[in-house]
Amino acid sequence: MTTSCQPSPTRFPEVGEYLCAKRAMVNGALEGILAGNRTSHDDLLHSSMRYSLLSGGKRIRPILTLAVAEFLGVSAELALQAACAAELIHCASLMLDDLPCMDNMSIRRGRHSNHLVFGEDVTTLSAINLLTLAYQALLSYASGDPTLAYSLLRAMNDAVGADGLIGGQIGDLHPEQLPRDYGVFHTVYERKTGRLFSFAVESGARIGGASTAEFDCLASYAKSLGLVFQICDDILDSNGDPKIMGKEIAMDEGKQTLPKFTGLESSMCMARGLVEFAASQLASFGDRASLLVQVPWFVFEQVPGVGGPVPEAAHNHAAPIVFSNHAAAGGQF
Ligand code: GRG
Repeated sequence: MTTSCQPSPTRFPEVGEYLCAKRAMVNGALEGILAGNRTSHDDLLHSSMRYSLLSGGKRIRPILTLAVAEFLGVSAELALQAACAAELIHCASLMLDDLPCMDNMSIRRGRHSNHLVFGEDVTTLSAINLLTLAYQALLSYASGDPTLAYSLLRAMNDAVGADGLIGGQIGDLHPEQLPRDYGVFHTVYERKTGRLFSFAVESGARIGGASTAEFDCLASYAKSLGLVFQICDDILDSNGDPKIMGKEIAMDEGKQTLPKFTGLESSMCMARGLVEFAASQLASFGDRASLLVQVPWFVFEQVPGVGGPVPEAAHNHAAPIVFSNHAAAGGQF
């Protein structure tokens, strides 16, 4: 796949440029992981995994892992396999989420969903195989640092399981089982989306040897960032541009989402509050956290109609407001 990348117009060019630079690195490593898993008799499986894994995508989760490792003074190379694990899990979850028995989506990352090309049986198996590749990627840390490998594996397992993506997806698909209040959104959003953001950021922190105090700040930042990301995703489902997002919109019809529960304006206010909170969690690091501080703002600005003043912490590093929502085709930032 092509690795060229042009940053989209943004008030946060440092983030846009970092994403572009690191996307090529992540894509190269994912190619390598797939190539290493190839056997002589699995063309269908391989093609299906390749189709979804190397079909674009913003790569925000793996790039967060790299950014946190670099922030802590460790080379991105060292964090690359953990970063790929986050993307492999994410990609598997999108493939499963798109199945007719789940969200029944026909377009993903600007082209047909995996099951429309390969069939539901192959999609299910190749998504599960991506999951095994994520575990394998983390196992690569075992020879150098078994304790680190164990903590990464345990964290990823927790992020995927009943208290993570799978539990969140059950809540998302069966909202009738849940009370109808803000707590639901917290529980479902945090599990189906937030836990993987937490895994991504915390992996970078673990690999970077974060102190307990640093780890706690980064973990709290990640938790809010994950919620911001899901709230923005839900807002975009009602007012985003499908061409930019690379997927259909207005697909949350039968679902309990925050914008439906509380309205668009109020959802935007909540997202903004969470953006500010996420950024504030890194305040003690000062200027050296400027890239990470800008990420939640960068995510938030993808939502149409978002504008207004940028807080001091991010403002110092932001260009004047020119665009409020411009992403490249296929869901790229
Ligand atoms: C066993 C891995 C596994 C999962 C099973 C299907 C499932 C449980 C969970 C689905 C969770 C899900 C799809 C949450 C939505 C998260 C979200 C906002 C996705 C969009 O992420 P982007 O915008 O997508 O980063 P790209 O395409 O850019 O990577």
